[in-house]
Amino acid sequence: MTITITAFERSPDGGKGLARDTRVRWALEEAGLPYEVRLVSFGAMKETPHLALHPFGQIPTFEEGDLALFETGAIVLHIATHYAGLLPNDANARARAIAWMFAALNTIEPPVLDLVTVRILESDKPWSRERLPLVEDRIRERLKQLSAHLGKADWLDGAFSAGDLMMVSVLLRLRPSGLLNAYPNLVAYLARGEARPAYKRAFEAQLAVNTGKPS
Ligand code: GTB
Repeated sequence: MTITITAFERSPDGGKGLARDTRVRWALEEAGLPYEVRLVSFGAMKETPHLALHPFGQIPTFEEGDLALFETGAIVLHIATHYAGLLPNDANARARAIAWMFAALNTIEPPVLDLVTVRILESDKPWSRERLPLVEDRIRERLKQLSAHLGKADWLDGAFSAGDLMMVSVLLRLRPSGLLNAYPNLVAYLARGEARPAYKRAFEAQLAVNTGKPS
């Protein structure tokens, strides 16, 4: 059955891989699944056909047969549970890998998004300069804890899993801030994620959309 995802017709990051279709592409590449991409404009995202797939008018979405999904957590979990390559077979290890997916989305991503909000969306507000260090401190606390957990390991819990895929994807958004640099093991963790052939294919595919060059 053909898998179709949606992505920005033109990503605001110009193809740096920070839009959320990249994590879905990465999961599909890890699982060895071919997929098609329907590109949507900001206007089309808010119109009825796309809203039928994504009630909040966003990308990415995922369609396979009569299943349509939104939310990258749900999409990556669906791929990981239905296809091999992203979750361990052992039931407890599998549950822990899923816990790391939730940790990435529920514990790490919110303060990371706050940073984007305060730095970009609210940069013209008078209180923005005062808020910034508070948001950065919250991120540093989470990075310190994550770095302590990772220690010298390659991945968060044994072999690479969907938990790492999601954590690396979330942390990549922080790279331009420089906040990661205080945690060399997290910097190396991101580099390991990006070095995976499946990540590279996903990155190149989203870059090709945004540069017009074939991947
Ligand atoms: N919780 C949802 C999920 O995980 O699927 C969030 C989906 C989401 O935020 N989608 C964004 C979107 O559609 C694209 S990824 N935004 C359009 C809208 O809401 O109208 C967010 C994003 C956008 C741009 C960059 N960038 O340029 O660096 C990075 C990330």
